[in-house]
Amino acid sequence: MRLLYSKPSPYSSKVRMSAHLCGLALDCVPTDTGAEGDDLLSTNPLGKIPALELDDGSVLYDSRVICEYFDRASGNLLIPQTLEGWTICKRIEALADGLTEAVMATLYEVRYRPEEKRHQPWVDKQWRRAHRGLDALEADVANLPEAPSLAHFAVASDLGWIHLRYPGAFEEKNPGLVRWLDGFYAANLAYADLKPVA
Ligand SMILES: N[C@@H](CCC(=O)N[C@@H](CS)C(=O)NCC(=O)O)C(=O)O
Repeated sequence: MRLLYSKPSPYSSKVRMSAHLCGLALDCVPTDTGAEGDDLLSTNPLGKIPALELDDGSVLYDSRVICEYFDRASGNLLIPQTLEGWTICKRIEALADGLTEAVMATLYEVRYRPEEKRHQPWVDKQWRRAHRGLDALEADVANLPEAPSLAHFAVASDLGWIHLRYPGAFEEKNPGLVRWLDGFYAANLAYADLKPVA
């Protein structure tokens, strides 16, 4: 399977960690979404990463869908199958990914809009959304069992990206998340190489 990805991308990091747990080999192809290249657009018409090309040539995109595929392909190694376990796992994934999307929107505002066109009230709204999400996540990670799952990878990847792009944005306000991250990597060293990096 071929994964179009980039090293800083949090959603790509989540997918790569998930493939590792599922024992699935990926041919990871560094991809610049800004270039809107043919390889990317023919794999994902939305022009976003991560995007996956399966061995039979068919394609899958959106990290949540790709991770669902890995879970099914591996006989459910990634996502808990009890109703309670599934609910906690998928809620935490949605929360971590959603708050990261809000922070990413603030980065894109600066990266892609000329200064005179930026709208600070909209940026402030994204940060309020992100901080509410981080507070909820800090409480919710206590519900996660030790054994790594999709939820662990979402939290580790998403917080890793925020730390990379906005160091200090949550570390002081949400010390429980810093403790959780430290504990996660201490217990699961293999995943440290897959976290978002510049
Ligand atoms: N919901 C998608 C979000 C994917 C996404 O936003 N990826 C970013 C990189 S982390 C991207 O491709 N951005 C380029 C763009 O928006 O043009 C997922 O979970 O895969």
